[in-house]
Amino acid sequence: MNFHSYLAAPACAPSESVLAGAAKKAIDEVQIIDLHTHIFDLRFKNLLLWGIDDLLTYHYLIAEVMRFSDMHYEEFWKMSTKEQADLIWKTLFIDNSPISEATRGVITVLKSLGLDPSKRDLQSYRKFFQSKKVDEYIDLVFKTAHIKYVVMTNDPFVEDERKVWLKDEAGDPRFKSALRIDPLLVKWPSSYLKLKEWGYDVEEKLTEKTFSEIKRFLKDWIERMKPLYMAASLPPEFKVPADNETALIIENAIIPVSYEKNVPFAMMIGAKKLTNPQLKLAGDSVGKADINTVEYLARMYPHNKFLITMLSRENQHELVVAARKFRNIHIFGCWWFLNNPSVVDEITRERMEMLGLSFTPQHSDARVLDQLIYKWNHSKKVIEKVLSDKYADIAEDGWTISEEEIKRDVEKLFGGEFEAFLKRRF
Ligand code: RAT
Ligand code: ZN
Repeated sequence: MNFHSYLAAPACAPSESVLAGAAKKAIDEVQIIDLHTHIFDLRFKNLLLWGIDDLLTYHYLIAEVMRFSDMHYEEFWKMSTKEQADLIWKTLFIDNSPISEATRGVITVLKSLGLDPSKRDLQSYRKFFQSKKVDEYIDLVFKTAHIKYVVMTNDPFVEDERKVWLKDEAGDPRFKSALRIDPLLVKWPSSYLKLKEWGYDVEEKLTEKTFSEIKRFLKDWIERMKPLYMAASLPPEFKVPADNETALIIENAIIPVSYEKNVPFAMMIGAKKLTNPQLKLAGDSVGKADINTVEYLARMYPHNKFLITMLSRENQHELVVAARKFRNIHIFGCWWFLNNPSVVDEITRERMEMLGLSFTPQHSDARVLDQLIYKWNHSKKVIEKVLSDKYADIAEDGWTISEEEIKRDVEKLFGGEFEAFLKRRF
């Protein structure tokens, strides 16, 4: 029986394969809202990375290539991007088979763009990208990856970004913003000097006046960027309440502004910065964080909204339980070291089993435009499998489900629930 004949006879439950086919179709066709990336629109010029050399020098691949090399780190960092890409290509794709998730991603991108990965011809791939104009290439990538819009990561403490924002130019509506505030929270002893330089009357000591000026700073940037949320990456030892700058600034400045402006606060918790400083951006690691902090914030500030992702696999179960208890928590993504098919499968099942459709299974975290293609291609396959299994389970017990309902569910998972959460007011 095909899906349509089932629709004509709803009393009869659809078979597993019909359901899987319908879930696949809905997921293939859905227009994705990618709620956390590191890509930029054209206003930001060179901050937007794209093309084969940027793909190959992704920091995930830098960490991987160094495992096969005894080269001094300094020597690697002195090489040009093209030289680094050559080394990574030779080491991870020619001398070894590209079976890791990040190397596999490059293959997926090549294939999706109509290039032949079996040729293993880096020069011809380079020629292909050189022939592209960046604006047309953005269109091509968005079309190939089925992206409705992405959310950037916008840090006003990064001078090259700040300059662009100060021009107040209109951007590309397919790139929304997120106000990233890590420096404010984790580097206050130097960040306060920046705020002073920009005309905010702050001092290092966290006085009432300083909190009120931090709030003014946040509101000014919310006004300028119109961010969908404020965000910070926080370490495993992140704790609130506590008598330290991070916790005090969160409770006395971020929380009130987040509520007043109805701009949720996204906490990305569990990143251990520069475990190996010699690897630079590739040198961060992971640590288990304390779920009590998430629960404390959700409980103490029930009218505030929190987007949460945690980096440690060990935190996932308790995070799902926390979200069941607090509707002002919206879980998103399998972040960074979790974005591997085996782990995405496990976490997505766990979340679906306890939260139904009230979460966002994935974001891409793309740092290079082209990565939108592979990150979504790979994640979609896993999410499709999990969702089909869940439909099969209820169908077995006689639940009927229409194509429209499947489409509705899929839209929620790929951005609909995120948008609904943004609109809610508790
Ligand atoms: O996944 C990554 O690329 C990390 O380096 C981080 O950017 C992380 O996603 C973050 O947003 O801090
Ligand atoms: Zn990120």
